[in-house]
Amino acid sequence: MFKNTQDNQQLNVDNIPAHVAIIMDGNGRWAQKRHLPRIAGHKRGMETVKTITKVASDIGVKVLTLYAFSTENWKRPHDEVSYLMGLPVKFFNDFVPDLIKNNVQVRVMGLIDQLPAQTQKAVNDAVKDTADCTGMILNFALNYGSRLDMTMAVQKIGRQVKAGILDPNKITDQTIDDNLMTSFLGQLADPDLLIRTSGEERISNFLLWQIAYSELVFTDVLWPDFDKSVFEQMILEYQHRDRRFGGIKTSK
Ligand code: V0D
Repeated sequence: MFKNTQDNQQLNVDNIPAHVAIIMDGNGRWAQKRHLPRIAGHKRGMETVKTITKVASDIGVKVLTLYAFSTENWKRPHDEVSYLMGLPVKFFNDFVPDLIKNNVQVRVMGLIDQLPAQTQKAVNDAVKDTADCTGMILNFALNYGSRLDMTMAVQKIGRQVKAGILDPNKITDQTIDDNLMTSFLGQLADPDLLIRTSGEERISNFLLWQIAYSELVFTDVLWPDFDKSVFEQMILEYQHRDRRFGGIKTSK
């Protein structure tokens, strides 16, 4: 079954990526181009989060993982970091009622307990207030880094071995999956599609283990300018790719 995109192209509604992950890059550049402070870009970027959440949920995406703040972002100027830490509060106040209406469940992954108290509260409230929503999962990676994720998984596995409840010879891919921060997503833990905006073509310590077989799609569009039409183009690009997971083509 097909649906027409905004640009009158055919989107296959039976081949929507179940898990889409996005590196939301280019907010600072968007602001600089307009001679605005970087925080103006982040503010606009949050509006884009709202738009894309609705679009993704409407086309049938099951998990949307957004890289909101990396473990490296603490190195930014203090004023910028403190503005960013206020965004979940703003997001909670402006957007959670809409999310509930759209049946979207908010989740977070990363070192949440290292965030300022009001940020933690906003994040935990958003998670709690949407806990009964059964539609798309909107998963924020917040104070997240993939090497941290993997290091913590190794620590957890090491403790299980030391406690005598895990045989090292029985450690498999599944054991690693079960101990990563994405484990709550079960079968949906690995993104089908990873998008990075703003022209950079790097992973920057986002999801490393989880993107082993993901389709990577890049666009020059800056995150605040990202919209329904660009998102649909990225899904179309995904649909034109031939996913083989290391095997060979057996049908079509
Ligand atoms: C700035 C563009 C939503 C990228 C999007 C603290 C950078 C807007 C959240 C958010 C940020 C996170 C958790 C939550 C609710 C909302 C967010 C940060 C930055 C870093 F439960 N947007 N957003 N968090 N930006």
